[in-house]
Parts: sequence; C-alpha cells; structure tokens
Amino acid sequence: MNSDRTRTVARALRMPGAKELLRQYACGPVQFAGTNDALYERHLMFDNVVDPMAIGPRERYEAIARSVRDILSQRWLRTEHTYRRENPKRVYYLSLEFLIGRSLANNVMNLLCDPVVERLIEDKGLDWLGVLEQEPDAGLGNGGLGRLAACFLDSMAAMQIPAMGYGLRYEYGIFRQSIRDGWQNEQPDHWLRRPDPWEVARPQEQVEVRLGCSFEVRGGTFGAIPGQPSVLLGIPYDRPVVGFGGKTINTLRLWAAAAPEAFDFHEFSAGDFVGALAERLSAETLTRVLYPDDSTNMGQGLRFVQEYFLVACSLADLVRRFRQSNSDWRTLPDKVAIQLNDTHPSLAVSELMRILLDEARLGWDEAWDLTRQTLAYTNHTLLPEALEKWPLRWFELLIPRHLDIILEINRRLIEDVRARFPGDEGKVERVSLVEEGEGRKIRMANLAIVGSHSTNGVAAIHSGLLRTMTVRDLADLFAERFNNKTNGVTPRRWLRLANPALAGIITEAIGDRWITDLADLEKLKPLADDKSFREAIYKAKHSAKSHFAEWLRLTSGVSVDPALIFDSQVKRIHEYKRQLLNALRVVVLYNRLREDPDLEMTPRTFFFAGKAAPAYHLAKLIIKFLNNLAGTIDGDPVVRGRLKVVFLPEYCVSLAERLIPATDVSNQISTAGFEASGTSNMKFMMNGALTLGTRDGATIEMAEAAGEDNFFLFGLTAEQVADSRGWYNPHWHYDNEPETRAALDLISSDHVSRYEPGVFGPLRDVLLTHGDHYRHLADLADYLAADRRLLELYADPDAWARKVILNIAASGRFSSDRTIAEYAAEIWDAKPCPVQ
Ligand code: 26Q
Repeated sequence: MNSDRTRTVARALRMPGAKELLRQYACGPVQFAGTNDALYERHLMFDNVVDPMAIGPRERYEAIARSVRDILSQRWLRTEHTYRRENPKRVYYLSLEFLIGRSLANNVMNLLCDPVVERLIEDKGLDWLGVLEQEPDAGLGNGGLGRLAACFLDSMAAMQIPAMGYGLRYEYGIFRQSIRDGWQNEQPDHWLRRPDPWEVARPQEQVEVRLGCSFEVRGGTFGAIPGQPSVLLGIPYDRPVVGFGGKTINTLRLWAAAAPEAFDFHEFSAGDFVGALAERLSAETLTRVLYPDDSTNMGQGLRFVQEYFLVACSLADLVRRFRQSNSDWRTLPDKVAIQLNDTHPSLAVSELMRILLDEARLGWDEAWDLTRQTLAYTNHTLLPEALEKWPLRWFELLIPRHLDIILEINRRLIEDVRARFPGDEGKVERVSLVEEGEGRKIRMANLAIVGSHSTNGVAAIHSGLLRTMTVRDLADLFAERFNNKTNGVTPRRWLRLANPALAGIITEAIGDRWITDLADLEKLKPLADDKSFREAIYKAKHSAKSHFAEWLRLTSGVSVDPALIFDSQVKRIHEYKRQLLNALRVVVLYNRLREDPDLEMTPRTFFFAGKAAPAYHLAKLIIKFLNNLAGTIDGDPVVRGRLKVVFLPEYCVSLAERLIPATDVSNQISTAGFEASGTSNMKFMMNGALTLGTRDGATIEMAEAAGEDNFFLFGLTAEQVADSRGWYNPHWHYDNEPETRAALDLISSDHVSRYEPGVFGPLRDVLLTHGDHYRHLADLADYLAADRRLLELYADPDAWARKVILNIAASGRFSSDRTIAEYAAEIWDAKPCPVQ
C-alpha cells in the first residue's frame, strides 16, 4: 500500500461525522485517457453497421453513448474489485422508483470528459444538442421520491461510498402527458423501444423468486390462482452511476421479471402450447409498468407483487454478495446497511427474517436483532390515504411464510406493549401491524418502524409531525429510532449541468470547489454588495430565460418574453400542493385588469407543469382549468402582453432542467403540514429564483438559512392549519373578501368554460361547498400580499439581485451530499472506500 493510499484509508476509517465526511471527499478528480474518433466510428460501424457518412442523430447518440461507456467500463469494474478486496460496509438503497432523466451529458460531465467530447463535436461537426435530444428520459418514477433516489445515487458515488441502488426495470416509465382541449391525455412511455446504451444485462446473476400461488393479469386486473406455487426469475440490468470526478462508478441494479426456462410446459400446457406460452407472458408483465400514483394506494395486487419481487431479488443478491466475503452471519449489520425508500420495499423486514431463520437457521432473537440493525426506513408522506396497507389475504396467498413471520413479530410487539402499558388496549390497537375489521390488513409503515433501527422524515417539520402525530404511539415506544434527514439535491445535475451560465460566473467568483462542497457558496454572500457581480447574475438569468423562450418557441410555437418575470409552479398536480391557490391568484390579477384596464401592473408569465394521476379526476380538472384560463387570457385584448399563463405539457426531469434555471419566482405553496419536504424548492433556490411560499416542508429551513427577509413567506402555519379544524369556514372568505368572491364567481361563471358550461363546478365545490379541506381561501389574501411585496422588490433590480445572491449563497445546505453525509454518519455508519 503506498503511503498516499494508507493515509486516505486511515482518514476514512477515523471518520467522525457528517461534516468531516463532506470535507474529506472534496478531493481532486481522476483523469481519463479520453475518447476519440476511432471509438466513436468503431461503434457506428460495428454496433449499428452503418456508414458513418450516412447516419441519423439516433445512431450518433448511440455511438457516442457507447464510447462514453467504454471509457467508464474499466473504472466501473475497478470500483467493484476494490469493494470486493476491501470488503467495506455497503449501502443498499431499495426503491420502487429512480427518476433518472437523461444520462449522456451527466456522465460526460461527471467523467470530466467535456473537453474530449467538445473536440469530437468540432472534428465531426456534430450538433451536440441534437444528439442529446435523442436520449429518452429514464422516467422510472413519479416525482420527488424517485428523483431523490437518483440524487442520492449521484452523491454516494461522488463521495465514494460503496453503495448500490436496487429498483425495477419498468419497460414503461411514468406516462407521457399531452393536452387535448385542455384535458390531460396519457400515452405509454415505451422508453426501451430502442436499445439503451447504458444498461448491461447480467443474466448469469439471475435470481429465483418463489410465490405461494400463480397469478395472471387479464384485462388489466390481477388474479391469483391459489394452490399453484410458482417461480419467477429476476434478471438484473446494471446501470453505471458515475461519481463526480470519475473515481467511483457505482451500480444501479434494476430487475426485470421473467418466467423460468423450465417453466412446467408439460404439466401446464396439457397440449395447449399457446395457452402455456401466454402464462409465461404473465410473469413478464410484472415489471412492465410503473404505477403512476404518487399519493394514493390504489391497492393493486400487481403492485404488491412488484414490491415483493424487488425485495426478494435484491435481498437474495446482496446476501449472496455478503456471503462471498463473510462467513459469519452475525457480522451482517457491520457489512450491510439497507435503506428503505418509503414503505414500498418494507417487505424487506419479513424477507430478511425469512432468510435468517430458514436459510441461515438462526434463532428468532438473533435473526430479529440482525434484521433490525441492518434496516432503516425513510418516510415521505403524512397523508393517511398514502400510507400503505395490504390485505392480509394477499400475504396468505402469495407469501404465506411472510404472514407467519409478521404475525409473530406482532405477537411479540403486543406482548411488549401490554407489559409496558397495562390496560392501554387503545395503544395496542394503534401500534399493531394488523388493522382489524372486515378484511384485515397489514400496516406497512408499522412493519417498517418496528423492524428497523432508524425511521426518518425528510425535513425537520415533517419528522416532527411524523413523531408527534402520524405514528405517535410507535415513536413513544421507540423514541431513539426517530430522526430527521432533510432532503437535498445534487448540485452537479441541478446547477452545473442545468445552468452553465450561472455555474460559470459562480466558478469565476469563488472557484469550483462548490461542485463537491456546496457550502462553499457562502463565499458569494459578500458579493451581494458588488455591483458587477449583481449584473453578472442578472445576465446569467436573462441568458437562461432567453434559451428557454427559444426552446419553447421552437418546440411548441408558444412565445414568451424573457424580459418579463417568469413565475413557476412545477410538480405533481395535487390538491394539497394547491395549484388551485396559484390559479386563484392569477384570476384575481386578471379581474383587477378587467376592472381597470389602465391599472399599472408588472407584466408576468406564469408557468405551470405537472402530471395528474390518471384516476385523480379533480387533479385532471385543475389541469383543464389552467389550460382554459391560459386560453381565455390569451384571447382577451385587455390583458394580452401583461399576464400570460402557460401550461407546459409532459413535465419530466429534462423539462425541469430547462425551466428551473429560467425561473425568477418559485411557488412552494402547499397547505402547511402536508408537503413532507419538497426538493424542487431547493433547485429553484440554487438557480437564483426567489421563493413565494408557505411555512411547509424544507421551505422552512431554506428561509431560515437565507434569512426570512430574503423569503416571501405567507399563510397559516401547520399548527394554525391543525387548529383551524374547529372553526374554519371558507364561506367567511367568500362573504367578506370581494376579490376572493369575484375569483370564485369567475370560475363558476363559464367565463373560462364557454364551450363546456358548468365543467368547473366541482372546483367551486371543493373550495366552498365541501369545506376547502386544504385551506385555499384562508391563505389567498396573504398570498396576494406576499406577491405584492415581491413585485415591489422586482421594481428595484439591484435589490432583487441582492436577494437572489443571498439565496444562492445560503443554498449550500441543500446539497444531497450533505444529506448523504448525515445518513452515512448517523444511520449507516458507512465510510468512503476510495477506488485506486
Ligand atoms: C404507493 C402504493 C401504490 C402505488 C404507488 C404508491 C406511491 C408511489 C409514489 C406512493 C407515493 C409515491 C411518491 C411519493 C413522493 O414522491 N413523495 C415526495 O417525496 C419527496 C422526497 O422526499 C418529498 O420532497 C415530497 O414532499 C413528497 O411529497
């Protein structure tokens, strides 16, 4: 071992805490030999068998991506070899979702290959942006939870943590959204139609998954076939996760379901060859499609099997890896940390117990200890309708051994609670893993909390509410397990890659250390008083806005003026996220102009984007309303050029990368107490947008970091929202606030629904008749007041730029590197394992 390496390893082993971990990894990058023309042309010739002179952009993309993969493949192998040799504690991140987006530009950046690629582009006269456009987004997630998983993988690789992501290889990602007559339409996202250059199939590492029955999917519904045990195969497909600097290349392993080759053809078919083959196809439907719901558990049987399939494949795989390097089962928690991304993979509790009891043949107490020490659980929601509960009957049919184990865990838990709280049967009922009543159900959050050593929320307020409200009894029982890990986002993709103009001036001002140590952005603080830096910031924003406007014009024909304020709200459409509150704000402004066409009003463009779960009718109606409002305003000569509403279809990672850098005002306006954290709020902040927001999720901590003076906070606090349950009456606002009344009247007047009279009745109903559960009307006046303050600031460009700089300077805490450093130090006890 050379002395350099000895020092690095020694340093890594000392590893005191999150801060230290962050500091250590901010080390220099590795240099690559680089790609060249030969590599690129060889791929064109041999993979695609095309004449390099006569190719289209897709072939060009594939050849370049394969060349980049060639460059990283040695390093990828070396990473795994190092882990095998050093046998460090490994982190496994289990998630039903990874919202990756595109990989080419991100990998080139992280490999520090930009100069090489730039030369190739020049030599070959390539249209680089055109090439990048050929890559479909890997949209294997719904929103925040899936994107968080992708940011975490980026950070873990950058920080050289021996980590691996496990997920499902959905053939169809999140549906593609188009808008017709204002309504959302869903189209399948067949992102794997063409070969994906990033994935490597590893059929030799397939695993078997045993189920207590067979199943079929007919007409979209899942049917169990009892009494016919079955076997599925999990085929791993690996994707490289390039750490910044290219030193570490970790793996995201996605499982595809298949039927075993030796599928009982004789027994099954009884001469019916075609029928038997159709049975085989049933197995393969399992990983066909991502469930597009992000906040309701629709209770689909197929989803339940997907969850078990991910857990069974991943645990078999990681236990096999553990066994290759370790002989003593008791060292499992010293070598393995498994993080559960929400309850979706929480069957890991009973699966790990099953392995330790039935395969390792350990006793219950030892197995239970090891299971709990190995697993940790992250909660992402407080919405009761989103907490997963699965019918006990499905356990009985599909995974009966798990049911035995879960009932035994529960028996012991209840015994313990009765001993500690004699006579408190209410508590017993609340902590129980089983929800009694007609159709007994297993409560997956309770299972995850009881079966792990750590339960964390994703922002301070959320972790607090989780502990004191949602699962209070369990938090009382296991107080030491509960903790907070405020979310973060990767500054590589979300600042350096997405916003080269801003990244450039930041680097010019303070050097490029911020890329791996975002807290360094603090150094920008004094520059808030520097006129030339303020001008540079203004220019960078204008450049991002112009690029966005140009892209929008070219791709959709919609024209927006980059000189106007860009005000955005982009996220899944949900009542609690309150796109309707934003719409009411726009309607009030519109009404003011209609009332007084000479009114002075700072012109603005309002951007909305986001998908609605296909079965969430009210969310789809909100999209329809936003589109009709956009059309009505466009058609009204009084407001044209002063207010504009744009609903951008098909919100995805790639669209976020374009819009966020171009935004001046970020709307984070959920009903306080409902948004667990939010992560786009952080992306907007580090890209120089000012936040108009409620005191909810991580927005609270962002305002704390920047100083409330530099934020535009408004509305009820979570406490006030909870208190308002007794007295809140939306009619009061309707009766006493003329602008609120006029806005609601406009919604139901058919002013924006001339051709579909009455279509927006349900919106008025939720806001008024049905009690306005999410308190839109309670917060509207305060929203408008905060909005007014924001416009006053905008009138003074110097003062605006000052606040923008102070916000960027304070955004360092919201790097996912900081979050991962905290997970590593406080939950996983994982340390970097540098690859030489
Ligand atoms: C559950 C059962 C069946 C089918 C689907 C689901 C399901 C799928 C996805 C339930 C929830 C989700 C996604 C939730 C999510 O994205 N939550 C967000 O997580 C972010 C990262 O922590 C937070 O920032 C957001 O506040 C939170 O809403």
